[in-house]
Amino acid sequence: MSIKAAALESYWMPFTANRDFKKKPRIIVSASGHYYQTADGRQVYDAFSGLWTSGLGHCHPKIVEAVQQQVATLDYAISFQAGHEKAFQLAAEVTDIAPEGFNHCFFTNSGSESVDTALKIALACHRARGEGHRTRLIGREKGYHGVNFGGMSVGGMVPNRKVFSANLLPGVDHMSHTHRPEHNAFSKGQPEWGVELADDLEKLAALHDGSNIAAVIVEPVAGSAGVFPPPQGYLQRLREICDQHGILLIFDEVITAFGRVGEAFAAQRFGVTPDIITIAKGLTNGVIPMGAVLVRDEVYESFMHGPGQMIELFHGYTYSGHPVAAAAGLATLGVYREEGTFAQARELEHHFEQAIHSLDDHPKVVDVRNFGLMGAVELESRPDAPGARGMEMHKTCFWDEDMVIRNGMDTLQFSPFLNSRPEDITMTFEKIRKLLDRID
Ligand code: PXG
Ligand code: PLP
Repeated sequence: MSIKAAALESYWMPFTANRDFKKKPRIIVSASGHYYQTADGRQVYDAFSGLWTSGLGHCHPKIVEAVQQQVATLDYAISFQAGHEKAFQLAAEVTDIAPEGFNHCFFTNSGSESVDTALKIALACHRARGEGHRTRLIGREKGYHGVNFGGMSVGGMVPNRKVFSANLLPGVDHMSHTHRPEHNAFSKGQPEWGVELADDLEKLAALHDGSNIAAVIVEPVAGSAGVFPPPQGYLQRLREICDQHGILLIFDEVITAFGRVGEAFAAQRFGVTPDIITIAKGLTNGVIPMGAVLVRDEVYESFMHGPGQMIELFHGYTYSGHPVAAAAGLATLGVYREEGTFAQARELEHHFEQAIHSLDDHPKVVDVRNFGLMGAVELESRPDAPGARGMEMHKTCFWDEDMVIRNGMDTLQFSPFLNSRPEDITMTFEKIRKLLDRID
């Protein structure tokens, strides 16, 4: 089936250069395992696991079957003041593998919704505790927390914010980002330099008085902006400062949860326990949209007072805990358990690190960063054409090398499957080197 010109025009694509794309569309018709099949009949290797979503590979038979059965059994169940079994079961299974003390799970439909939900929970939690003066929110430069107003406000991706500058949430500050190539270029894993950057939080607490700050949100490993692993000791320091001032710490684990950093959660990998965790993507292996917010018992308990018939949190989505998404989530967690996926990912880390750092010496490469199975190769920008080289790499990779990679401007990003074959990881970076040699 080919897409008619009018239909191409009708679809306003997300985060896409629409006019450029529609001149020569890159269309995917099916997927299986580690490959997409394209409209022109090619098998294309997916070096980005969907959009960080599909760590188990595409169309995993167990997830497909669970979804097919569920949609024919219970397609939808009213989500407010009623429920269905699988949502409860999934909440129990997710909290089982979450850090200790996280025994409550609120469902959403995406990472963006998870972030806005988490910020609302943090504000409402303080208010429920009689600390309604805690209203300030702290994010970080270069942070990505989705595209809704809350997440955009605490986020630090300038192009995503600039058009909406006057209408972002009030009372938000940003800590400095941790991208310091002058100290840390070509670090393997966590950079050694930069723990002192966490003291930005202490400065903000001094400026505003810590008692006015509700929450701090960070990605444990920043993903979208180009993979910035936390400097050694940085997350521990943030936790200490939050404890000193009674600030809630939110880890946005939309990318890092479910094996991407070799554990169920980055919180476990780094040994730092936040108060609230946001997830999405790997929760259903990308098969059905679903996200969630996990909270520590103390946070949940703060709400469970007042008259028993009253709603404790005036928040929720039509599709919170959707039966088909919940079925996909249960099947996904089942596969993670049966296949030992998180340990499998952990075992691949070293090979991935070596493979991606094989590009360190390339003259067009200015930095290479990695943690777990997250990686970025930052290219030197062409003079006067920032982003052009990265975009050309993405397109040539797709058309000439039968491989999907992602670029954010001139930074190439890699999110290999959690169950990758080592030789495919090697192949990925051999192809990248070949293309870097070839293109301008
Ligand atoms: N928080 C984090 C940390 C994310 O990475 C979101 C929130 C928003 O999730 P939704 O489901 O609303 O998109 C994300 C999403 C990329 C890329 O190329 C990253 C994301 C989405 C699309 C592309 O790095 N992250
Ligand atoms: N807008 C209108 C008019 C609605 O009725 C609803 C939900 O009932 C929403 C937005 C929110 O939609 P959702 O619950 O899917 O986020």
